[in-house]
Amino acid sequence: MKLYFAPHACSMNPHIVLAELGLPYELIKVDTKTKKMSNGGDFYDVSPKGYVPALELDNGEILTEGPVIVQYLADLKPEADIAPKNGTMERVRMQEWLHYIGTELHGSAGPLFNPTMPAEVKEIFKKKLINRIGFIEPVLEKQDYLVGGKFTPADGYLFVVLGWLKYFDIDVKQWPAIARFVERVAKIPAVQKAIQEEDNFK
Ligand SMILES: N[C@@H](CCC(=O)N[C@@H](CS)C(=O)NCC(=O)O)C(=O)O
Repeated sequence: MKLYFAPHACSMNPHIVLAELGLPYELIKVDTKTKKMSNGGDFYDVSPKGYVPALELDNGEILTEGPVIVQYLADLKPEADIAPKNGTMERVRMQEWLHYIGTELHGSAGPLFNPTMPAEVKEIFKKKLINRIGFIEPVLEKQDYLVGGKFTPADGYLFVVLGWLKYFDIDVKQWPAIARFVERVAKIPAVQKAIQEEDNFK
């Protein structure tokens, strides 16, 4: 499989899942502004959506949308048990978090990266992002991970989005349990592998 990614973008979550599963993968870096790829090609030829992540399956099919890609990957190797089994309430809870992180957190953070977004609009999205992160603090005060007491792709997604806060001048330490979560997740070998591979990518 090939993962089309941009360093430290939301594509890092499928990257973490691939690393955790120990499945073979090839990384193709995408410049999200120019749509040029590290292999010289134009990313629009891979995905007309023009955004990462995109996963190219071994049969050539392209799968997009991070929360779906991570579940597809997890289900390729159920014995690795990196996500609750399909059909269980825990799986639904993980999907609930993936959707929350995608729409409420990632959806609020996206406009803050947009250089054409007026400052007063950015302020509205920044407040919304802070508000939505706040709902997670009491959850992580009671448990180490979002679902089922162990790391799942929902935690990977949260970790990646929290990594963007420094760009928006939001201090994660205002939420002590979330700050501890970030430290905890950063120590997971698959997370470290993904970060290192993205940072070292040539
Ligand atoms: N709905 C998509 C959103 C993906 C997304 O926002 N990707 C960003 C990086 S985190 C991107 O590639 N942006 C460039 C663009 O939109 O042109 C998903 O959940 O996978």
